[in-house]
Amino acid sequence: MKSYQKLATDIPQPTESYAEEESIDGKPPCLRKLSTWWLGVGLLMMVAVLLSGVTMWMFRHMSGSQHEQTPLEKCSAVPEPLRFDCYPERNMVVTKELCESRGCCFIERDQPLRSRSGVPWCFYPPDFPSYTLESLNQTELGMVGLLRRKVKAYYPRDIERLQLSVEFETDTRLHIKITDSTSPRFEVPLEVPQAVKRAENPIYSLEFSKEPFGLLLRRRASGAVLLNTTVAPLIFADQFLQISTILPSKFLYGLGEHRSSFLHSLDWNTLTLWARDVPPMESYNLYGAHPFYLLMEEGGSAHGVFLLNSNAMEVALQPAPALTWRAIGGVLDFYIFLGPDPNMVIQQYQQVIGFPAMPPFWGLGFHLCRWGYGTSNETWQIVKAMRNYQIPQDAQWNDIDYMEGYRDFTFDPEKFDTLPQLVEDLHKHGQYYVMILDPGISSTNPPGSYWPYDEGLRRGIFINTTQGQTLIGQVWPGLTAFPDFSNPDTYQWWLENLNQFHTRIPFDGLWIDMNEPSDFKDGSVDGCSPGELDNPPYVPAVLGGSLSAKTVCASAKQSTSVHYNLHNLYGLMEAKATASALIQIRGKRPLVISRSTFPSQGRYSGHWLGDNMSKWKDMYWSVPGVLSFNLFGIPLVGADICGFSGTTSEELCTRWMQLGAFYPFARNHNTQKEKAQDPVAFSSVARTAMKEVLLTRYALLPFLYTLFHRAHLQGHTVARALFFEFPQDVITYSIDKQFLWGQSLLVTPVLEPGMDSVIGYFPRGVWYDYYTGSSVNSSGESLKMAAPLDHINLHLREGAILPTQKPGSTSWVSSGNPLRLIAALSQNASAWGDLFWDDGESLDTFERGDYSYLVFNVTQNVFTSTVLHANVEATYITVDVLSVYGVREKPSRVTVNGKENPFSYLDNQVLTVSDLNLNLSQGFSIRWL
Ligand code: MIG
Repeated sequence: MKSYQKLATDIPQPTESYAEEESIDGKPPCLRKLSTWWLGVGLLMMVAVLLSGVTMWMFRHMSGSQHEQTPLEKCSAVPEPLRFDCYPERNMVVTKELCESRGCCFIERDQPLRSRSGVPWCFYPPDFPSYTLESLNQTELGMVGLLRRKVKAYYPRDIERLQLSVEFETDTRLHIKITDSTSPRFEVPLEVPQAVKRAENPIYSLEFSKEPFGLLLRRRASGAVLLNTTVAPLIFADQFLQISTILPSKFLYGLGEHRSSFLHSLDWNTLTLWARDVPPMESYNLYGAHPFYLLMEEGGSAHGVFLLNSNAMEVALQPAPALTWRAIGGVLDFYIFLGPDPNMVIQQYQQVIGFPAMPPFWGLGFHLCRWGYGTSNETWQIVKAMRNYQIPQDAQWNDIDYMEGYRDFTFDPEKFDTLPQLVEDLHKHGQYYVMILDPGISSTNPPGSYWPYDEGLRRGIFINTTQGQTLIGQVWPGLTAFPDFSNPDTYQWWLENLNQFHTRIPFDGLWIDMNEPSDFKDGSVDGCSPGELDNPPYVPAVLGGSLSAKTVCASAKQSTSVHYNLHNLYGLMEAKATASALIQIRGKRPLVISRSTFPSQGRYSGHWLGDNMSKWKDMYWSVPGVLSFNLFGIPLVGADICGFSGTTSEELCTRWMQLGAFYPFARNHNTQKEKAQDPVAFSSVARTAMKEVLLTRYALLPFLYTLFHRAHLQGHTVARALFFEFPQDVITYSIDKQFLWGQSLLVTPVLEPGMDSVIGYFPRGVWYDYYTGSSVNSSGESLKMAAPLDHINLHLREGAILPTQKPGSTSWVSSGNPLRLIAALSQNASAWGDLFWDDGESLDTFERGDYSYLVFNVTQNVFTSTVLHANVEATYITVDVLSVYGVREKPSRVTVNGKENPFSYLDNQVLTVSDLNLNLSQGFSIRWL
């Protein structure tokens, strides 16, 4: 007997060929024609099998058993981890009547309420009606099918006929789209690459279930089933789209923006995606929406799934393990990435959404900000104090207090009267100025007194209400209108505003806040009109229980669609307009940091993790946050160092500066009316520790910059989870208190108070202390290390060569300094590294070929630098020091390009060759014998 349980735990096996499947259909004669038609397709598909190697067959959904089960037997037979919620509606207790009115199974459990945090009481029976795959046709890139529902599900405007399209885009990428077959629906306006021919040797195979419709995706090499959507019904109503799948493991990551451990819990955990202004808390929807997950399979392979959909949605995770996507609009547009290694999954994802922009070199320096500096002079004082102590700082930021009445494109003529001089002074010192901009445009000025609003109104670039009037909400300046960045005219208006303001305050980068968009009045000053956009039949588990909670009405009109569809894209579209304006104004690579984000954001901006608190736990949360955004293709990310709200302590802030020095984007930011938390606000001991760690960051900038180049070029992560490099080591799967820069620099921060040591995990292999070169040979173990308050543990992985530079107190000064190359020898005494180098700010240097690229190697006691691409920039730089970690025996001599050179050798197996004075633009070799 094949029970439902069997189906769920063992994956259903194809039981019949597809022609047989057709014959048992028992359909009336009107389908006869279809039957022969099916046979034709069958032959076609067999040809396809031969040609493309894509296995396709039909398997039967095994819902029945030999004897007739009673409904209760049928329901009880569904194992608890496989109960898929049939009544996810919140704020109500589901009753037997409500549940059965949907045709679902009702079995109470003893947990409080119903399904919120446990086994659902109301769940789908195995034979719940769903769609049937009625036809399947070959296309150039894959196939297209027709799905049809015979019985209506329970949400309004249930769509009867759906089109399924499958494209075998590459050997590692599959594209599956399900949409209404008769009328067009909203689709995310993202330019995605179009495949031109069908993949020749896909590393996956796809099978279909016909009745009910389902997909089964396998990895060919292992046979692992990555997706099986037959476990719960597909539902596709106008405002409720749901599809479930079994997962091949519990190791699931991604699905932002959320505050959680890096590895998600699958214990009845629902993650909601709807851009929201709220200080990060567990289980809430936060500022951005990233419907993408990465999953580690057994054996160390990885795959990723991206649902290209911008509507409010939730993703329900359950211990089967299984996952349910529940979106309230758009289409089901999936991209699946087969890796097979996690780095490749992220790279393949970014091949679809776009690679991140190359940041300016100074963007990787240290940034200082706070809300409530009060005046430009106060801001200036801090800059001067930082300089006085020679603490590295690249950019000074201002929050909304620089504005006059919190209005964009103004500055307070009294309190910030010296702002132009401050910015000039920053520039003179090779430093930069970044200011905040909010999208809300003040709407209550006497006509003629505030160009941005008057002109915006004239050009019709604001978001409108359903009745077609400018939608008015309330943000910092009071009543405001919201620019509609989906309208191309808005770009021009935004650019003109920024351009005008830039002539007064020549800012270098922009910080775009409140772009969920945040509205202090839910919906608008007049609320929202009743209707199915503002009150959809199903509301995902959004904070506040309503789509308009702290944002504009879902029904609001934008030029390309309703806000209901565009909400999650607001931050992305604003970032796009802002980056483009900065490029036009400055003609250099822009720095934009955005609070709200969506897939492809990395092309235009970085991100900070929002309003955290000055608490130890919040410092920890930043690590999974930073790692997650690296999965999302937004590597330029960091949290507010030392914490935003609440009062930091000297100890916390010291530890946080040490961790933050290894955020790809490093900014200390504080809320108003709190004690200052910039480095100069503390005792000399703390200040010195902060300065030291920033100098360490600055020393590593050439390495960090090269990693960003890799991200820009190939979609690599910058801050990287350990399991990306050690996918065979299952212990690494849950590590989110340590991380790597690229492949080789392991960061082990102290995340708790009162510690003078820290325990870190070291995957198998030799690791070298970054500072001293002393090594440990780990068998894959946790080690306790000294971690006094002035120290953050950093280790180099065997086989790495890192380019470092004598640090200065700005990246401008640093970037002219001599290099020190550090080679960490592998157990067979080899090492590899590289360096990307350019002027740090010009547009498209790589694309235009205006850069230098060098490769470093160690083999057989010889270090070589090879110049693979050269431009003038490399000629300005010298290599001064080579340090080789792990030289087992003291050499008797060292030669540089064949000439004898002095050296030093320490007992901890560190060889140092100094005073090299080699020009970076010329290859060289250093030999020890
Ligand atoms: O309603 O501009 O997340 O970094 O300091 C608060 C003031 C608005 C929220 C940002 C925060 C910023 C603050 N902003």
